[in-house]
Amino acid sequence: MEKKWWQTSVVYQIYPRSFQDSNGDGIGDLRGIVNRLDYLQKLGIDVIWLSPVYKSPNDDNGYDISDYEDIMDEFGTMVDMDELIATANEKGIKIVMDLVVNHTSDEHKWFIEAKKGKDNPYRDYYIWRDPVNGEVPNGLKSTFSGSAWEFDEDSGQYFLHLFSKRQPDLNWENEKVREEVWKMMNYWLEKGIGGFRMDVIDLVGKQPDLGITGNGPKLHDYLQEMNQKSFGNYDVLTVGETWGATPEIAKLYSNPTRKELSMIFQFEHSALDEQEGKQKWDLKPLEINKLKEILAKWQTSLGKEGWNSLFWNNHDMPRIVSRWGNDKEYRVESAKMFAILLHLMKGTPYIYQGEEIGMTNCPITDISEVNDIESINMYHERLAQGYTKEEILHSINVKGRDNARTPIQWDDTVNGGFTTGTPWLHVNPNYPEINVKNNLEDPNSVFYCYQSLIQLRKENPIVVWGDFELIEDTEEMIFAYTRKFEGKTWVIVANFSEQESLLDLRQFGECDDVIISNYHRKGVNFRNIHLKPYEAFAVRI
Ligand code: TEU
Ligand code: CA
Repeated sequence: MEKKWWQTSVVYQIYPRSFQDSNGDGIGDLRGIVNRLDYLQKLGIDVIWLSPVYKSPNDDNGYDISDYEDIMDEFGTMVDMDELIATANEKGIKIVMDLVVNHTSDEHKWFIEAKKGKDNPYRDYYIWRDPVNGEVPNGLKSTFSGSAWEFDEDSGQYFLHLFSKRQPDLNWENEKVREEVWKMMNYWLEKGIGGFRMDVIDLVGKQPDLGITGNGPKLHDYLQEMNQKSFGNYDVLTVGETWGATPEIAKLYSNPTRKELSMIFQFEHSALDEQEGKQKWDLKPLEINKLKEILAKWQTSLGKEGWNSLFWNNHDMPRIVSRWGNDKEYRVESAKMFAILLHLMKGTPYIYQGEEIGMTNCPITDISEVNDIESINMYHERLAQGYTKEEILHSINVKGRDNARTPIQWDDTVNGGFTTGTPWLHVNPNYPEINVKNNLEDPNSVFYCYQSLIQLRKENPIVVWGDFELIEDTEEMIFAYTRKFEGKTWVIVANFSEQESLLDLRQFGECDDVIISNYHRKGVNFRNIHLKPYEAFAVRI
């Protein structure tokens, strides 16, 4: 397999609304990002994945796009966007755009036209069905609660929306739709972007009449066509968001011989703290054995037929240190443990803004504090189903998407230095303690752990190319593995709990070549490793 630049890269995700406000309106913007590029360069990342910045009425914070070739007023102008691409490129940072083409906003001109009537030339850009016995066409549900079908009074038909009813699904079976998408992608590629992150791309081959949403029969034909008609002519990173992917499916997307995508985001492990067959809101404790099994399976099964992405967080998930770590007594230790464990695996790592300083979830006490449409719709649905407010708010505090979307805490001044105005979403009150400034001043901070890990990847081919093997014979809460490359071996050990623990890995002997450690460890006697709470380290054997 030909080596690609994105295999040795580290990506940083920016959720622009919450990154940095530059003009005091309480909303992060493009200029704010330009002003912070030096910080990202210091961290050492190679790529920014920018969550959507296009024109949008913000029903789903930019994932509802009304014009793909224009910028949201609150974020700036196309001049600012061009400047961001140019300035980042000068600093060696590529910009990956979010491609949201499963659906548009209901304010997109295509949908405004389509609604005008059954004869409109844009009608077939969307998915319309007649009522069945005066009711919805079938039982398809929206991810954001309720039916996926919305009735249009004027024409007497329903249209499909797998997300909010203000996010009508595009009809990918219509060749004209696909051509519009390729054209728009080429518009952005010509600007010199570094690639695309593809929102819910596994849904575009849907067959709604058969109840098929993910992994539809034409999905991979469409992606091959997309590759040919757009980014295949450029040297870019493409990553598909694919909730339903198994390793076998991942090979269909990312085997280079198939000419589809660079890699995908897989989510198999993200259901490990939810009750089986239920929703993400129905909580249960994480089973660490399953987590190890799933991550190890992904590490070993793609081989040369694909490439992994590595991530704990994004704008849809709670903060990892709050979710599976301990964001109180062991916040710094557990944040570093997650970083060491993930960044020494094989694949392209993605850091979500704020993760690199150990930002935590931000609990709320009333639904009026919530911005996210997913949480708000679920709240009303579950209230009607008889859940108590306390139960629902508990689920939101554990799993809600706003947890990851609170503004970046830059320093200890008012609003954490995010804005001089009123922030669009509350700033986590722990900003005086957890912020970028404190991190940069403390050589033992979470920030410098991430910086070291990025450096290790740059300097050691074993981190990029080495074979992964899980070390099986340990207690459940110990996650240990080896990487092997050209006769070298690294051993990585992480204690996934606040219990101290003893570990015997005598096959590795004794070693004082510690590469990274979250407890200033100087050496390891593998016969008798005494692990502290959330301790993690890597050593060369
Ligand atoms: O997410 C896809 C998606 O399925 C999520 O809504 C997910 O189910 C949920 O957030 C899990 O908590 C993508 C985007 O990442 C998300 O922000 C958008 O809201 C969604 O698509 C619609 O565009
Ligand atoms: Ca602003």
